[in-house]
Amino acid sequence: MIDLYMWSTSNSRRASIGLEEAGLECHVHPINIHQKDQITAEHTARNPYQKVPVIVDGDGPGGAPVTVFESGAILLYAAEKSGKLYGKDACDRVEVQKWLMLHMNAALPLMGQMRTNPSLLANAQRVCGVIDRHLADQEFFASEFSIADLAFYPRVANWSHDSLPLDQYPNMIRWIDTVGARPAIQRGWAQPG
Ligand SMILES: N[C@@H](CCC(=O)N[C@@H](CS)C(=O)NCC(=O)O)C(=O)O
Repeated sequence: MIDLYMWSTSNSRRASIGLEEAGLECHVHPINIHQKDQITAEHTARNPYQKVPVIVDGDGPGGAPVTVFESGAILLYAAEKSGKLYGKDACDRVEVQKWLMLHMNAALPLMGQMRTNPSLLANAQRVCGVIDRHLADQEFFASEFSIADLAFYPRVANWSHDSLPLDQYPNMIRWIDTVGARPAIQRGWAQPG
């Protein structure tokens, strides 16, 4: 059994939707970041960065317990453990890795930080344009649904910002609707309940 420590935030939901899509059963523990539950000694032992999400898998590699923090690392862990969501072959796995890295290293930080730093708007628009053009030719980021989709979805699912309206990216909007209709996404999104 996997224990998932999370709050109702986009970073946390990256983990809860990833575990659901991977078909990995988990027990969800709410960590209320507004009450500073993330800075307790108990949670700091799980994540020295004192953030959510974190998972603790009692049945990690070799059967030993393992703790994973950082939502991108949790997606990779879920994909490797389940054998799902990581491309259908070696070539496709490279596609998954490219888009996963673009999301984690460019799209997510730029879209997050442009809210308080308008000088990042042009770069956020640039990466959104790249993503929209890619999705014009493909249903998902790689040839099938993968952790590359799971990494980006929570950032844009409820996105609203006057200077970066997503309706200028019609392929992205179509992709958001497709991903959001998946039952496992809806179950994971409803966490921590
Ligand atoms: N890079 C981290 C970011 C995690 C993160 O920023 N979590 C926020 C909630 S969305 C948090 O725990 N904030 C509490 C704090 O910073 O004290 C990840 O992807 O897991």
